[in-house]
Amino acid sequence: MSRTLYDLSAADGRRFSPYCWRAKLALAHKGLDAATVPVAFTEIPAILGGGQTTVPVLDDGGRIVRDSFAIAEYLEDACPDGPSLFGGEGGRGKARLIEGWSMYALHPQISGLVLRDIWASLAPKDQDYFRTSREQRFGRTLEDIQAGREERLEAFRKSLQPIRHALTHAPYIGGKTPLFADYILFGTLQWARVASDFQLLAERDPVAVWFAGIADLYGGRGKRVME
Ligand SMILES: N[C@@H](CCC(=O)N[C@@H](CS)C(=O)NCC(=O)O)C(=O)O
Repeated sequence: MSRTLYDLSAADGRRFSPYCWRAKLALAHKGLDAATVPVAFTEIPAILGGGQTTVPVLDDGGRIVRDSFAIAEYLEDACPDGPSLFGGEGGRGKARLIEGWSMYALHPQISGLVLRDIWASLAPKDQDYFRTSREQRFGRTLEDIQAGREERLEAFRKSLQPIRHALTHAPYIGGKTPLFADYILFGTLQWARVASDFQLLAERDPVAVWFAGIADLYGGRGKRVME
């Protein structure tokens, strides 16, 4: 049975989407192979004949699943014998908390640190779309959004304190082993790491150590940013 994941790509083939990284690590966690198909922002509406608005999209032998969290839940239910992505119902709630925190607390900050760099990494056909849609969303130019980022870096690093707290008690957000909650935060930080040279994490930060450990899992899946 063929399994395909539609994965956002920069002009040079770098895969930077936070949500696609969540899905790719969820597949690897379950020991499942999937071919990834690189897509540009402007190609998303044409995926699988049309009707898609975001990636990742998983085509699992004809079963189409959209949305990274829905993909993780689908894999959990479809492969109950593989290692769990949630560790039970409470784990689903915890993963939703990390998803919400990433989306509402971290993504806006990261956008302010690297959004113009993301634009610079895109293929020309995507750059107009990205600039127009993001400038409309933020009400400012990409240049204004990213300006003065050095002054905001410390506040961003401080905002990761809840994770440092969790990592003093266990090696992963999931506890003794990584769970989908780990991949959610990994995807969020990987987004900036892949699309920009601006260093979000200080080298000795326990979050950076945890991040490197997640990137090393499954034969270094998180390091394979070009395919
Ligand atoms: N809730 C969705 C969000 C997916 C999402 O927003 N993906 C972005 C790429 S990182 C996208 O496809 N954006 C399309 C666009 O901006 O046109 C998920 O978890 O998969």
